[in-house]
Amino acid sequence: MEALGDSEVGVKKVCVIGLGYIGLPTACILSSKGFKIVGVDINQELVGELNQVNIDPLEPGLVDLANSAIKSGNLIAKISPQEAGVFIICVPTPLIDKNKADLTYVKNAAKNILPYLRKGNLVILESTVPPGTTEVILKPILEESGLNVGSELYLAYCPERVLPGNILKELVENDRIIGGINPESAQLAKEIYQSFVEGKIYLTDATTAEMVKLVENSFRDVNIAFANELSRICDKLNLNVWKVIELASKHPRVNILKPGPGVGGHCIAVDPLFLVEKASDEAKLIKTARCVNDSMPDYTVEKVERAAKEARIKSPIIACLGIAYKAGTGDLRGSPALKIVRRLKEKGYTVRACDPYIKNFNEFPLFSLEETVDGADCLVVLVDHNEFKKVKLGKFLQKMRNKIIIDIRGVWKSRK
Ligand code: SAJ
Repeated sequence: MEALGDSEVGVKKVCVIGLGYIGLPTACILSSKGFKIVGVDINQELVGELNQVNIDPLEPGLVDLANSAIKSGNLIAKISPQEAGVFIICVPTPLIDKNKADLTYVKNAAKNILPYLRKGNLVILESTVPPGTTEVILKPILEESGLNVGSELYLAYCPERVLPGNILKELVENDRIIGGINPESAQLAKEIYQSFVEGKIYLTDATTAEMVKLVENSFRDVNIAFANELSRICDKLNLNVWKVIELASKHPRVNILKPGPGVGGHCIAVDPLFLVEKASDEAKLIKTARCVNDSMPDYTVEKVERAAKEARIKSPIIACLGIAYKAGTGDLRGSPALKIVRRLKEKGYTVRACDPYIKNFNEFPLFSLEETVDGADCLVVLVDHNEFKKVKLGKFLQKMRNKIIIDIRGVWKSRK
């Protein structure tokens, strides 16, 4: 028997479109607050697995939360929407043509809910989009329902801001920005989010909220690019970038981010380009930051090659620690570490890689930490997982044939 019937249509029934890394946790949290949730996804396999309470351990705590949401009967997964009081769209907006947002999934989601929209419903978009999308693209599609958006149908943009790896905590604790197509829409959306958000909720217009989301991730990208540029300058001047950053950050108004092998994940390397799409001539710094961060994998490969050459090692065995996109996760999306390992392999080097967070990986064999380091000539730290930080450098050095250390993530900060 289905847990959710049509009789339960109302604000307490919410249809979440897109059960990805934001849609699923949002659906689960809302269901834990007593909302009746229909989670909709085009991925039939995912819908089947969810309903049988058999999902991948994507995110700490999520499997348990999803299990109890399904068991409580408050969450049910479907491949098509149903009537509800509120529709929350959380679908991907990937990049096409190098710097354009592909809004196909957003448009399709909006078209798919058209037959189910009723007077008084609220539609919320959470997907990251270029400024103006809610007003100029989403609103006209929703108006095809015959309802007036603003007075008969309410529409708001509410960007997600959670950090992968800490999603359930940040969904609750972070402040939220809600941009309404009009103040009534923003206020109605606030009533939904305040059921689970403990942070502050700020109301604005939809286009400002869209811009704010892109600004947040561009801020981080530009600041990481600054750290990466410092790392290149320090390499040239034979200085320890970690020491320089540590001391410069002692200034009360200076707080420098960490250099690394580049920027991965599916947000920070993509979202700034939505601003470039809208204002290419003006977004000079943002464009340059993207180039700096994108150049880091190649720069890292060159650094490894240079070190082996200087040590006169003809066929070095290269040990790579980590292939995930950042510490504490097995997420490989856009991972600069994986790019570096691939490039070294393509160049014909003997490369051994390990990553304690990655279980099912078929592209090339992964080794244990010990196997990776044993007999290696060159050790390259690509991800600052805690498991690597815990090991004393001396222990690694004992196991290596030649002792070249390239610590891209600053795990042993005192070395250059
Ligand atoms: N990185 C560095 N140096 C740093 C910080 C990060 O090289 O000092 C690298 C990481 O290793 C990783 C990449 O940048 O490869 C991105 O990692 P991240 O932890 O900065 O961010 P994401 O992509 O996991 O999540 C970001 C978050 N945005 C901000 O912190 C402004 C998150 O809050 C957003 O919700 C998410 O993007 C998103 O969905 O937009």
